[in-house]
Amino acid sequence: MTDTDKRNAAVESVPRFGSDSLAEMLRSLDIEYIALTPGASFRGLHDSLVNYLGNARPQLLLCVHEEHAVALAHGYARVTGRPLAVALHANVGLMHATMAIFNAWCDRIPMLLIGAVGPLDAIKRRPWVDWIHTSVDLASLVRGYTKWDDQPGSVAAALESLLRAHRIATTAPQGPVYVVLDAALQEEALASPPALPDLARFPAAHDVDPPAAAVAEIAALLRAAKRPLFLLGRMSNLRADFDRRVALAERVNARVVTDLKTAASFPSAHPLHPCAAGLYASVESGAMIREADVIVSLDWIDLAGTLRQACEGGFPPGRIVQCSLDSYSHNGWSMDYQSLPPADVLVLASPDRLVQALLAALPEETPERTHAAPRAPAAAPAPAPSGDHPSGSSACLSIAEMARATSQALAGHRPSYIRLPLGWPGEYCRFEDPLDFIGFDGGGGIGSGPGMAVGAALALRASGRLPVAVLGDGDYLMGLTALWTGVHYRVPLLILVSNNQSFFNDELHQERMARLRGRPVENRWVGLRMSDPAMDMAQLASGQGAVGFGPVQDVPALERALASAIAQVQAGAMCVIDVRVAPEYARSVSSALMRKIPARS
Ligand SMILES: Cc1ncc(C[n+]2csc(CCOP(=O)(O)OP(=O)(O)O)c2C)c(N)n1
Ligand SMILES: [Mg+2]
Repeated sequence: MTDTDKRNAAVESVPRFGSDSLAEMLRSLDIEYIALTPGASFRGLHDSLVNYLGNARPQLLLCVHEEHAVALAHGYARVTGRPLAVALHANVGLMHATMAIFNAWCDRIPMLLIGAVGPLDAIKRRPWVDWIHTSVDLASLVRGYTKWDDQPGSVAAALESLLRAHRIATTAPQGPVYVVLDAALQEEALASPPALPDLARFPAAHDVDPPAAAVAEIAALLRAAKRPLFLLGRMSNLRADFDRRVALAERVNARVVTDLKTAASFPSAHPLHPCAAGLYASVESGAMIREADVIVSLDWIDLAGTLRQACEGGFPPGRIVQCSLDSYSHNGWSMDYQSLPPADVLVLASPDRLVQALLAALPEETPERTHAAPRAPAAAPAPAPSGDHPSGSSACLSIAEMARATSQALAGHRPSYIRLPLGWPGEYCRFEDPLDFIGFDGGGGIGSGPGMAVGAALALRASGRLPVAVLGDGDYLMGLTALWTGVHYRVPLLILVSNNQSFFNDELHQERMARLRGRPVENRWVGLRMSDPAMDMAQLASGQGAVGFGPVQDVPALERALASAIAQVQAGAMCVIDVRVAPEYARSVSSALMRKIPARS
């Protein structure tokens, strides 16, 4: 029996303890799961969730590490748009969770973080452990990368606090919020339970429409434009919004650039989307930026940085429209607001609402454009460029070979790519639907991959999709024990480890250093390779109840492993394939990185 099956009929119908009321509040907020790594500071809430609510809505999701619990909630929200709760034990559990919270913050992910502390009344503290795990202003650890925090002083105040927290987290720009519950408050016997607020009187905020004057101005710019360009950043993952973006781009004949930091936002093989998405602007997208006479950024991440990268440090001559609500999130601690972008028209609105308004404002007929004819849609991903093959090595694949074999094997199975590794060639990303690619980690904190994969796959369980995460070996190893949670709760998931036996990204940095300083480039791997002994990725998976394959060291072996793994995932298993790849990135990626590397990444 797993604890998924352990659903108690709730034997009591009236809350008797503070945490019973708080658990009821989580249910009325429609929180489906609460991910946790246990701790005594929330033993009251834990008891209420199990024995008062019967471990259903929210159901507990046991995680081996708090960082995984938060990453899991991150992956889930990426797919559903809805927040999960995460219970974090005192100061120590919060400390473990911080990097994943930062990732969620940078990714503008709604999440209800429930902290616990105390008892704040020192007279009620147990010796020793309650003292070391009680801190004043716990939230100060995460205030720079959460939207809001609170530490309510009574059960009634805590109910309101949870409601407010939920509404703040889910209002754009979304983000994680943190509410600390005093242990004594949770365990307090209630003389008479406080009434839950009537949620119908506290609806979610309306989406933000662009002002009519801004719509008219942008429509006029697009009408007159000869070479308009759309940069699609953080957008909704609703199919209707996806289709509207296509309709608008076609209506004004705008070329479109997408970003692998964000989820699939436009069909990658569309003729108006001429170059592969990446984490950084490619040479081709840079040229489009320089040529464009109107650039419309729809919440593009680091607009100014991208423009500068394209224009050798300057800004392009075209008129620039920036539509984003993101400035409402910016604070003095985190620089994730990025460089200050120039904007001839600046619109504080939801980007997809601007798309909708522009469609209504612009006439149906397609105007004449003078920009270079868009390329025909690519029939199939090109074969792996020969230069990407690891020279002289027969014991591994190039990452391009891995990408080609993987995308071919998965093509007929409705894959949802949850994650792609840093060196993955964008040419193999063939996205036609918002759920074809879930996005990246937001904050660049490595180790989030396995947890996010489990959370996203959990959310995709009933979707008919095949969830697949391609993880760097470093990312996989740092977040490894998140897999157990997925296996335990029977979450089907395919993981491929792009195993170059290295924290390879840093090899490029060490190479760069050596070149700049005239030192031996051949030492670039020292302190970065994880090869002696080689870690057995398949055994690390099977040790947690997943099905492990590999290491696979050539294309036919990968194809065989994929065929078997796909069938097993479709039957409900979690499978991990260890794919040995050469320590190199796809050429397109390393050239984009190297252009960026002179300083740091
Ligand atoms: C928590 C954390 N530690 C260190 C880094 C620095 N870093 C960026 S990429 C990278 C290498 C990741 O290795 P892997 O997942 O194997 O990807 P590879 O570059 O080898 O394809 C590291 C260590 C980081 N971003 N986050
Ligand atoms: Mg690696």
